[in-house]
Amino acid sequence: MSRITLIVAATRTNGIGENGKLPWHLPKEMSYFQRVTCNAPPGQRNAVVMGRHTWESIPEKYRPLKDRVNMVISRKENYHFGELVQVHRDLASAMEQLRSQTEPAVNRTFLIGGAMLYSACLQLPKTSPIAFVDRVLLTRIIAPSFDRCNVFMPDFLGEWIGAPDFNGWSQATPEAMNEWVGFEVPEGVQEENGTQYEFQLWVRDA
Ligand code: FOL
Repeated sequence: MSRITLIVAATRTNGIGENGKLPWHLPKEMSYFQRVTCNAPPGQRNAVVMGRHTWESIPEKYRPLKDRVNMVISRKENYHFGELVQVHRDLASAMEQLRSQTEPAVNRTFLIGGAMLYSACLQLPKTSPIAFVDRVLLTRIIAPSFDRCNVFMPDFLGEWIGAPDFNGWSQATPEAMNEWVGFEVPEGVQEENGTQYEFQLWVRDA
């Protein structure tokens, strides 16, 4: 079974998108995304798995995302994603390919969106032969509220029930987070373009 890390930037109400694009422009947050997803041992690469809408939301000049194995999940038959991208009909097939792939060897797998894949993956049980999401790298957008968001990720922490155990998720300490991502992540509330946000890592037992 493969473990996946979900990476996302979301508002407090879990807004992640607005009409097919990111609702904010946060260059430093984006370079954090790039640095985390690219960070692999010499000779290895991380994989980024995404749905078609997310692929289309990435500016053409940045896709496929460089220095990463790009995998798009899509059932479209006559859609040209380009030569450097692997297209799979479902997550099971993508994960199977990643497990067997040796050139380049794949280190970590990041699920980078969007809403549909986030939901599908978060629902996979520990025992799933396909994959299990055991980490969420969440950039919590604190303010403003970005009320125009019309795409949302599931509330994986289950805060609406007031669940004291956050549905089995717990937040890693800053030290544990730095160790896992492999560099020092800025701690506390960040501010960029009048937007406040915080880098967090959530984990659950596999
Ligand atoms: N996770 C986080 N923390 N922030 C995000 O913005 C984010 N975005 C997505 C998924 N997880 C995220 C999906 N959307 C690019 C654009 C949109 C996108 C993901 C990536 C992109 O163009 N990335 C380039 C960096 C370009 C730049 O430097 O501006 C890359 O190389 O990663």
